[in-house]
Amino acid sequence: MRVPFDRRLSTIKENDISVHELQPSLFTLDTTTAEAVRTAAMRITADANTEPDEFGRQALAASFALPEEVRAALLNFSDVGSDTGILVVRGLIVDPDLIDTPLDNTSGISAKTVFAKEMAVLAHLLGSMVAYEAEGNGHLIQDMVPNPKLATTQQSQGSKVELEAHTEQCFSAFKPDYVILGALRGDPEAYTYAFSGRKITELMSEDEVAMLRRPLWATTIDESFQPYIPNPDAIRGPFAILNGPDDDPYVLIDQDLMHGITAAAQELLQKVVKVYLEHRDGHNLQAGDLLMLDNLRAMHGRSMYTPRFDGKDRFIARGFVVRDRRRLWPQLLGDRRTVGAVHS
Ligand SMILES: O=C(O)CCC(=O)C(=O)O
Ligand SMILES: [Fe+2]
Repeated sequence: MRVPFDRRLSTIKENDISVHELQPSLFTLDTTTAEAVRTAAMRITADANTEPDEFGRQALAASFALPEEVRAALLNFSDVGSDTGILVVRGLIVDPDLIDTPLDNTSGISAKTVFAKEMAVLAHLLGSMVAYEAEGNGHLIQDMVPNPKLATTQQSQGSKVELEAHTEQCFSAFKPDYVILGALRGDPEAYTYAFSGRKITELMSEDEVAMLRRPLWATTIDESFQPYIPNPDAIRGPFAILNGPDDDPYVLIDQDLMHGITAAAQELLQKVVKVYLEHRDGHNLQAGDLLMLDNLRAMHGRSMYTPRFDGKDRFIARGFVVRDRRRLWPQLLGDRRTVGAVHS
């Protein structure tokens, strides 16, 4: 049957518009949809700590059972991104029998929750979850909690100091494409910050943007990765802070590890940090939120907050996602899911 000419035209136009529209940064689930996500997640039977590859494969299979509107939002975020560089899925169901927030990240408790399975199912619309042997005890899903011994450090388990602006694993060619933060428990004081490449280019001058696209910044390797690698003191780069398309720029930065190779480049790095501090987007993670950060399209950080260490502190389940796991085959351990520490 022939499609009438005018109808065909209008269909094409609608498709065109929906494909290019940025994904809103907040997607709130209603109760029915949240239940449907949980039902899909319950298909996962593998243990994330002991069978990470099977867990990931089951999560991918289960992601096809997610409600259509959830899939559409995440796939659109994957394709065109959002204004802020993050997508928060709000209203996921958190296990009612959740145990107390641990004081360190060694036990892999969050990985055992149904909530972690919900995270994994959603994550597999963006790519594949991977673990890093050198990060968070090599767990696929890591407990991110305020650790009293690390309270004043620049680490994800810090709390009493602001976590400075960074790209996750800025020094590594095998960095994750997405960092996902699922809140089992929130803290009203703790804000996760994001600042997208789009916003950087909007807020800085044409000359500054042109300079940010030149390879003028070198980086040291994060201390926590250093013990595992052959040249821990190596300086990597120089890299550009901005790269990729003009209307969808990618950002690579670390306030703590990176330095400009010229005085002018160092000044410009500090200017980006200043603009970040003035204009960044902040999100206060509450229980049932899953924040998905596009690690190429946005830099991120976290405010300070004041834990009580009473078992009810902020409790985040963290994961990493790459868009193409096949590209990492040579760097993965025998479990096909964990990037070997030596490749950090
Ligand atoms: O605690 C947060 O909200 C973010 C911490 C962070 O930078 C990370 O987990 O990569
Ligand atoms: Fe981070």
